[in-house]
Amino acid sequence: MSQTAYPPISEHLDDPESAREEGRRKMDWAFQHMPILTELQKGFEDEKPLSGQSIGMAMHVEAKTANLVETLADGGAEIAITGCNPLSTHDDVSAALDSHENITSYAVRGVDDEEYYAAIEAVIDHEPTITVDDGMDMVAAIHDDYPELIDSIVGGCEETTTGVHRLRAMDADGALNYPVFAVNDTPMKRLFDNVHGTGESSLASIAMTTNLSWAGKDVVVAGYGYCGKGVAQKASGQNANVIVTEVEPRRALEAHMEGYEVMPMAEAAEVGDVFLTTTGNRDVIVKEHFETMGDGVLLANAGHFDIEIDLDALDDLAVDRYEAREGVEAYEMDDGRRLNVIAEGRLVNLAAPIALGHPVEVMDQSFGVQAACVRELVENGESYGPGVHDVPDELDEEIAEIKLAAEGVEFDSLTETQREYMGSWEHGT
Ligand code: RBV
Repeated sequence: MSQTAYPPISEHLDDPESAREEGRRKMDWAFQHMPILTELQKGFEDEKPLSGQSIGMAMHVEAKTANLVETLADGGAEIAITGCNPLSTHDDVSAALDSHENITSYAVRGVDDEEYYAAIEAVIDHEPTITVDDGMDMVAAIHDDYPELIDSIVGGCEETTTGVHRLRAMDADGALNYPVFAVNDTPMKRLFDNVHGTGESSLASIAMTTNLSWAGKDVVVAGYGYCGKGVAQKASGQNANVIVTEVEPRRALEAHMEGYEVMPMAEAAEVGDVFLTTTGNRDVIVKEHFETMGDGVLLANAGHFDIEIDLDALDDLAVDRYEAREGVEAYEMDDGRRLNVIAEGRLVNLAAPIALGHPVEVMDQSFGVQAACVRELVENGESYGPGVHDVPDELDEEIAEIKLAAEGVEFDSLTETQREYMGSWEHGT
């Protein structure tokens, strides 16, 4: 195996000690609001279910993620981590993680493509037995460049829609050679993180980056999946007029029946004030749309990759380009219109300069599922063959029950008669 020279975060910083302190403060704050991880951590500390495992991670390295990483380390694992987006890392948190004796963090904010992939290789050099990805870059790098490691990999976990989509495509091609849990697809993740997390944090990040209001704006939401639904609902709650664009007829109809305007992007481009992409696909806003947009529009993306807004085409059209505010790049057209791109078209809730990612509570749920899935891989990994796997429902239920108990919410359970009734087909009218 090649030894890469890419160093951990602490060697990139002038004052790693004070960075660590600030990172630790951010982690402590988040952890106070993470009852699920707190509960799982207790069991992990007592039982050390992950002893002997080496976990390689590529995720957004900020305070909530860091608490997941420490929880896994408390379970006995050795961990190497890097970012899954060049702009989402908080260097101070990365430094705090790196100071843990069983954790090495290579995540650094603002890396270029070469450094981004060098850091992934540095993680792979730790020879992971388990991978935890957000976007599938680690799985891809292992399959492409280090296939000899696959035999000793128990399995992986994938956090996000885009990653699961890529993994399913890889699986369909017969190219995925170890089991990976689709953490994204669980109710405890998708119904909360994708909907409320993306909705709240994207809108908050755009508002804070621009200091502009949502009220009275025409907000165009591209894509009406779980993320799009959340964004549309929260924008509507902020008194914006929401316009949805879709390519899938049932989702377009759902958006229409939920009271939003639905129209093609070509029409929406002419009327929108703010455009937010959540499709997971490329080329959603392109040259023909830029040509008809009004002066001062805001363009942002909440999908995992920065491919939804065609920035090359926008750059070609622009006669001038400048930073209008921190995190806002203005592209000036030859007729004087200014089109403002937020956070370089990267996922705005994590990549904007002030971005904090999703709220703590929803990440506690997503990361609770992640921790339970890592434990499941260690305990029962051999029973899963290569390919994408749904997370066993009992694990997701376990996380929901911990959360409900922490919130003091009690709920009913089925009686024996009800259970029997639900399981039978014989009782008719
Ligand atoms: N996400 N992570 C955060 N750590 O603050 N915020 C959002 C964080 C995840 C979320 O689960 C989503 O699926 C993924 O980022 C997209 O890359």
